[in-house]
Amino acid sequence: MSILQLDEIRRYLNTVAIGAEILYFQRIRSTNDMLFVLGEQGYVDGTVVFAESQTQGRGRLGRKWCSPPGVNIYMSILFRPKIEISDSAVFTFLTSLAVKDVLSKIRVPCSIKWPNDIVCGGRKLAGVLTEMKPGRNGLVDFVVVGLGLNVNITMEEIQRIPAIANIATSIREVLSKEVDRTNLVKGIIQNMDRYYMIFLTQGVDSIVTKWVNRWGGINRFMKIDTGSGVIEGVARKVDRSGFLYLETISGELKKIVAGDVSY
Ligand code: BT5
Repeated sequence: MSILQLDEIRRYLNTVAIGAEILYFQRIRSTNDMLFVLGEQGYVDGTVVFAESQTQGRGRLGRKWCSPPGVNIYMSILFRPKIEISDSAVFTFLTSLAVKDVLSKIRVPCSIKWPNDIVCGGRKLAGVLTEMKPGRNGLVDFVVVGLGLNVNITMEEIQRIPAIANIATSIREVLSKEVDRTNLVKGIIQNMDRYYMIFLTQGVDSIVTKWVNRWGGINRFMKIDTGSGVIEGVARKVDRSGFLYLETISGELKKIVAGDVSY
């Protein structure tokens, strides 16, 4: 079993911001919850929290993130950017871009899925959860970005968890071999730092544009289950808040805030 080597990660990192502090826990409720508390205590921009397992790992809208011990990556990163609250989705995008780069490098054939997933062969490999604490004048106080990435969990183990049996996959399953989590983490942090610097120097739109190009969904027909109905149409735009605009058959441009996309 691959062990997460924190000292090696610390030694290797050559980042501007991310990894300024790295905390590691065997078992906690949720790395996002933990980092939110640390954010309130004043921890610095770039602080990272890892857990080997989470008892209450979370997805969006109160959904659960299954977090069995020792095999996957559950991590959160704290950011203290001077941005408007409505721009915080950019952190989901920069995280997806970084993870996608790392997965491409080890030849995992995956794609980005709006708004916060990485999928492979129609199954979910990773999810990103961005949360923030509002500050003054419409700006954020801090942002916490959580990443759950299925690394070495086997298909047998996945199938023993009913909630994800039919929807999840892992890097090990795709590559038919175990993967070193330490190396993956190094790559993810290094790439997130690179995109964070692009964001700080070139702004929100530069990251959104990169994400949209990598996503490849513009001008494609898609169906989105919004939870309160299915909307069909051609994707025309993703704005800086992460909202997706679908042109429906009637020619109307519909703004979609969240939903599950299928092609
Ligand atoms: C997400 O939510 O995809 C965001 C997941 C973020 C998890 C990380 S882990 C570290 C940090 N700490 C936390 O507490 N959370 C973050 P959403 O799009 O709402 O997807 C949730 C759905 O994904 C669930 O309802 C399941 O269908 C599915 N799911 C749950 N666990 C999964 C897993 N391990 N692998 C693949 N799919 C899973």
